[in-house]
Amino acid sequence: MSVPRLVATWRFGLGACDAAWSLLEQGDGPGAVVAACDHAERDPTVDSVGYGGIPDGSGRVTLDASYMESPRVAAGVCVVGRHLAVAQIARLAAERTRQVLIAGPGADEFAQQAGVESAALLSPTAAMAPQGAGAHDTIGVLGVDAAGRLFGACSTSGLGRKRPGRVGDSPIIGHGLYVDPEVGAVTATGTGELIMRVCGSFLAVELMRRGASTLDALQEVLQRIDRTLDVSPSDQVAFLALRSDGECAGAALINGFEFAMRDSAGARLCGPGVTIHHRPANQS
Ligand code: SD4
Repeated sequence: MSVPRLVATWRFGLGACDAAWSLLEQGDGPGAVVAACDHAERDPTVDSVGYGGIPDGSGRVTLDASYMESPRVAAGVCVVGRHLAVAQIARLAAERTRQVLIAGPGADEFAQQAGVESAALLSPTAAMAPQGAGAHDTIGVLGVDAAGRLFGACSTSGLGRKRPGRVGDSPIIGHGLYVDPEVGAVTATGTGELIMRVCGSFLAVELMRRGASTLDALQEVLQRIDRTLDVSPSDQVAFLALRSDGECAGAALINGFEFAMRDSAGARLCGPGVTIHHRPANQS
């Protein structure tokens, strides 16, 4: 038996975890991690997920998401333009198809066929966001249920004002999210171009497989990024990790990262266990 627990990236993860907690308590782990993403997707004040998402360079909002519970049950959708519930769509793709990634109009078509409601994605506030806006605060959610089963979901509108067609780490299994039932779960937020160059979430899980603690694994991945890639002072990358025994950790490249934790003791906001560079983030 394990202690049920949900963790989610950023401050807005608090409300998301709270909204999803009863599902986890009832034993619905898949429903819980998707419901947490859904909460952020519907929140117009979250400017890098779902309805509040800042549009791409052409003025269009497109969404990316992934869902994973094991290498067998894992999928992502990207460049979704007509549906809001992208974490749910990723879950449906993982459960009902053999595809691991469905992109663009094909993803919208799959969602429509699966009976997911279509939606307008551009909020009035996001449409007015200044050209320079470059928010990146993806929601990544990891959960463990009382039986020790792990679940993960991740949802984003990607980098604000991104190049149309640009896809980051979040919808791609192994980059923005990886869950191995025997080892643990990891999700990522921040500059996807850095996370993807080291297969960040997969790498962290593999380090845990070889015996690293959750925190040591995340720190090693961040150090790899910092040492081997072109990291600009404003780049943020942060990871969350959760094991089936409930051990969890967060770590970040620069200041400003927080994550939410929800268990039977309630919801609380946590700082990262490790920050590689203590310089201010340009956003949080
Ligand atoms: C991406 N990782 O598309 C996402 C954006 C984001 O917090 O995180 N950020 O690169």
